[in-house]
Amino acid sequence: SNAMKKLRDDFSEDSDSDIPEKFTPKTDLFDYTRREEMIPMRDGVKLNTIILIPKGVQNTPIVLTRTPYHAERRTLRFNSSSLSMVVPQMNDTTSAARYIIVYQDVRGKYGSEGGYMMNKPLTGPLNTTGTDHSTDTYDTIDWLVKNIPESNGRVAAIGGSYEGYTTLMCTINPHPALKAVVPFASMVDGWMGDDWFHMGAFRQEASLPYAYNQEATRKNEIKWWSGSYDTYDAYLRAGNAGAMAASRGMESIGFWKKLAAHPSYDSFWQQQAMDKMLAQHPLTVPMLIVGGLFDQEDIYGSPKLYKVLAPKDPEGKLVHFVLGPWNHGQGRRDARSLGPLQFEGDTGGWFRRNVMQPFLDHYLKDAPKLDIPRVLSYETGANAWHRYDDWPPERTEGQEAHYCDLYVQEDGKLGFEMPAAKQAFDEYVSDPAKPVPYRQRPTIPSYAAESTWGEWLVDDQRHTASRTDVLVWATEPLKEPLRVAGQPVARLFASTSGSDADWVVKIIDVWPDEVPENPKLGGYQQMLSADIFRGRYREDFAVAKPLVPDKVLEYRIPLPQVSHTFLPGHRIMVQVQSSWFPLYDRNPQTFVPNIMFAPPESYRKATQRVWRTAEYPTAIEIHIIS
Ligand code: PG9
Repeated sequence: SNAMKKLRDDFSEDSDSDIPEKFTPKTDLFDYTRREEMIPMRDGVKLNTIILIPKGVQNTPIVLTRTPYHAERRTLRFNSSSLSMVVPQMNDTTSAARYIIVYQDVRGKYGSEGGYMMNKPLTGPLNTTGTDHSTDTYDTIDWLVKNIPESNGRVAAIGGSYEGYTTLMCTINPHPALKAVVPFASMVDGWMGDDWFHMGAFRQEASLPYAYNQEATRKNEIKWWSGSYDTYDAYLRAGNAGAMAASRGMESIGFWKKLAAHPSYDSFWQQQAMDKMLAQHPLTVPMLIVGGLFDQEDIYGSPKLYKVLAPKDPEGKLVHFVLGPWNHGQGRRDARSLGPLQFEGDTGGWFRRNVMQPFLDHYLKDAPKLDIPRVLSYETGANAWHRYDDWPPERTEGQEAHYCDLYVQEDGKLGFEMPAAKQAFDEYVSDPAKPVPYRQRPTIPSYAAESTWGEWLVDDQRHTASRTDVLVWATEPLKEPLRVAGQPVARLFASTSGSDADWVVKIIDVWPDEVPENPKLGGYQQMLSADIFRGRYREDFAVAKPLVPDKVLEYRIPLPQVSHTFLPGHRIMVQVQSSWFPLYDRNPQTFVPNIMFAPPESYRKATQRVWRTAEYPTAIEIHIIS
């Protein structure tokens, strides 16, 4: 045949390589065209951009994601000729709607030129380079709408976590073609409650490997190594976060230097907190804020964004807030279950089909009706979505909502009656040599193949309940369902024999002793909402101060949002402890200037007391719908 003859004629025995000088893959069977462009920014730096255009489209919207996680890899979920297979699952509806899908490497990562700065702040005192994610997105959108003939000139930005951060950034001084944004599980304030710290406690086990992988090299070629299957052992042996970082040679990594230099909520953190930045700028781009109730990385940001942005939009036209039963990724992926919890179908896919896509179609294609409530929240326990006018809801479906105090009482009881005692407390000895593990050991690194890191916020707390350094109080089994929606706040009256202390407060849903539908859940102590507070910041997050030993002090500790029904037969439990290791670094319990470099001799046992008297009534404020 002709084809055989051509093959024979082209064949040369002289070549030392079977690999052709240039190979052009045949893509006529593909249902999309892939363009790779280096898009110039205003300072001449070019950013690597992958543009996926469904074949045959015209007058079509663009959906843009700007990523530090390798645009090429993000557009190769499966190696396929079909667009829906190559893009991340987050794009399932946008690819079904035949939108043009664009991924771009941010400055300094992978194929993009320029320098990389972690969570690069807006131009200002922390960033004097003249460019930022706002200007880079502006320049990118400008290029896209002028250079993609198939586009209709309208762009949405979507993305989760770091990609959510870049998505938020582009709403500041936005390009006029930017018509909508969907920030999923965005990192908003890295000190207060997202990736790097929670209220002062350093998330060493999440932050150090991440900063190392992202910043040791432009293309993440050098990876953090563990050296220990059980990270509890590794971090205990290292002593403190500074020693762990030094053991990996992190002194030259820019972001580690910043973390180590700014352990408090100083201007470095305040000036880059996205909620504060967005509050200073007009809100003009419609925004669908997506948060997860069990987000193990960025649980703080999404509700905070809603709180700051909703007042800027009194008529409820621009800002919508969705709170799903999700961990960090599930809004963007399948979400039928989390750990032992089963949801009503695939809640992630349902959200993207029924909420996100109509939102995008409305703003990018003039689809007429937008039936999206101001707030949409999934209620765990009852397993149902609810539409609300605001968050926390003041009233819903004819029911009132109000804050109630749930007090810790004698004999490990928890109840709505205020304690009357004059002198009463529960106590434990917190020993930094034996910190409370944040998960049942072995604590496996989150990047290990078998890790279930994404489930830890719903872990069974029986492994801590039986320790002598964890306090436990619980209600009787409930006779009626108790529905809660909003942000619980722990009002802790506590004293320590040390001069610094961490306080971890956990609200837990205790399942009945036997659960016929799922026997493994019998007695399960499901963590519902929990957080850690570093005592030295009790008076001022910006300035660390020693605690006065043995003095009863009040701590107000905001906990993550809940949207949940405690079902009849279940009990509400509260646990308090002083470490959550090794995810959070240990507090030495003796005041030192910077805990990341606390010397070995500063780590001392301390006696912690939680008070339950009329004067010092430790309680959890919860928002109840009744
Ligand atoms: N939680 C990750 C992250 C975001 C922002 C800064 C650092 C880490 C992420 O999943 O992208």
